Parts: sequence; C-alpha cells; structure tokens
Amino acid sequence: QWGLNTQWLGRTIIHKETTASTQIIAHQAAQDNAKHGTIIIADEQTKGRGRMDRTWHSAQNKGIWLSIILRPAILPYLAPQLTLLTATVLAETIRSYTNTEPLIKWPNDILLNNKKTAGILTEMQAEQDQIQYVVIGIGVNVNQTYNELPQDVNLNATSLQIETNKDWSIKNIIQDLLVTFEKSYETYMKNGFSEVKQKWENSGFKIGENILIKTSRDQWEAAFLGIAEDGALIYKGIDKEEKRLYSGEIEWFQG
Ligand code: BT5
Repeated sequence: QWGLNTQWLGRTIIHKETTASTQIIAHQAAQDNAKHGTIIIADEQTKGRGRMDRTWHSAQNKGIWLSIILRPAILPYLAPQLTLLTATVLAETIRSYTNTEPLIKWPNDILLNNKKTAGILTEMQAEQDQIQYVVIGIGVNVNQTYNELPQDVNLNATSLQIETNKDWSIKNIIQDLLVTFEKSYETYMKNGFSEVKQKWENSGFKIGENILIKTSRDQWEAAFLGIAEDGALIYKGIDKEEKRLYSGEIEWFQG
C-alpha cells in the first residue's frame, strides 16, 4: 500500500486515521516487542505532542505525523545523535521539495525562511547502559495554507505548501523520507557520528554565529561553537568559557 523502497524501515506500518499521538502507539507497540523499523503513521493527531508536554498541531491530512521505533546498538547517552541524524534527513528531504535551503535549529527544528516546518521528538526507554528502544517522532507541515496554521503558531510556522504554492502528496514525501532515513541510519551505524555532525553543521548555525540561549529560567547571549558527540550545543558565553547546553532553545541575535 505504501510502496516503500526500503529494506527494513517501514516493513511494518501501523496506520491510524486518527489517534491521540503516534508516540503513544509507538511506545505500546515497542513494549509489545515491535520490531526495529516499525512505523506508526496517523492522518490526524488529536493530542500531538512536542517536547516538555507542548502541543504539536497535527491537522487531518495536512502533514506527516509519524513515529519510528528503533532498537539501536548504541549507548543511551548517544541517543541525541539520532535526533541530529533525523534533522539532517528531514533537511535533505525538504530541500528536495523546495527551492529554499532548510535550516536546522538545534536541537530539533527544521526551518524554512526562518519559520518552523518540521519538528522532531525523540523518546527513549533504557535500562542501565542498554537502550530497549527509541521512538523518533517526526512532524512535517505539508499542505496547510497560512490560514490553516493555528493562530498560536502561524507567525513562526510554515508549510511546504506555503513555501512552494503547491499541494504535495504526503505519501510520496513519506516514501522519500523513509528511504533517506534508512540510508543515513545505516551509514551512521557503519561510520559513526562524524558524517552526521558534518551534515548537521552544514545546514545549521554557522560556527561563531551569535545566538540567544533561552532556558526556562534564564536567557543569555553566546557564540555558537558546534555540537558535541552527545548532542549538546557547544557555545562560548561572555566569560569566554566553552560550555555545553543540553536542553533549551536558541535564537539568532544580531550583535
Ligand atoms: C517539536 O516539539 O517540535 C516536536 C514535534 C514532534 C511532532 C511529532 S508528530 C508525530 C509524533 N507524534 C507526536 O505526538 N509528536 C511527534 P517542540 O520543539 O517542543 O515544539 C513545540 C512547539 O512548536 C509548540 O509549543 C508550538 O509553539 C509549535 N508548534 C506546534 N505545532 C506546530 C506546527 N504544526 N508547526 C509549527 N510549529 C508548531
């Protein structure tokens, strides 16, 4: 039905017309021993979620709302590398549909013209030093017009349709996305993180660029220095010391 050209990714697809969140289904399936590469796709999510219990708007047939179950043989502290890998895959896929260069915003956003087109939510179940499974949630705005984007996000969000003035086949994009994901994942497992890091840094913030870091408690200006093996953002603050950020938001700032 999905006509996938993949070896193992999406060999099992659980499709829901409507569901609260594909992440919830994925966790249940993974706990029921679902195989590596199982995918959950929804046409609509009624309680799509972002990080820290934020909402992810997932209108019916307007975008890609899917979760991938992975059982990677890596240490749990390296799981954020999978978010960065997914970001490069999304950037590559989105680039092939638009004439606009997507920008990856650490840690999990893909922007077109500075507005969010896609988001990633990585959740992990681990025991001691072993990953039981990882669920990678992917949301991509595809066919929303500006007026169809919810008002609380429309100033900061966009879709492929807004950027290209065209409706796209969601199924085709899912196919492309999964083929690219499978290839990139295999390369990553074989060759390690350095190629992902390189791709990421080519589509992300430029080294030395001024950024504004925001956490729930504070915000401060810094210079972007790159990403670390464990997915942290490396930056230099006004005290000139090199530091790492594990969770929070960043923005540009004109300094
Ligand atoms: C994310 O969180 O960006 C992760 C999004 C992951 C969604 C996928 S869809 C399939 C799977 N199932 C789920 O339930 N989730 C995953 P975060 O960085 O926390 O961003 C959330 C914020 O983005 C919200 O607080 C809004 O401000 C904004 N937002 C919500 N919906 C949006 C949309 N459709 N487009 C752009 N921005 C949105």
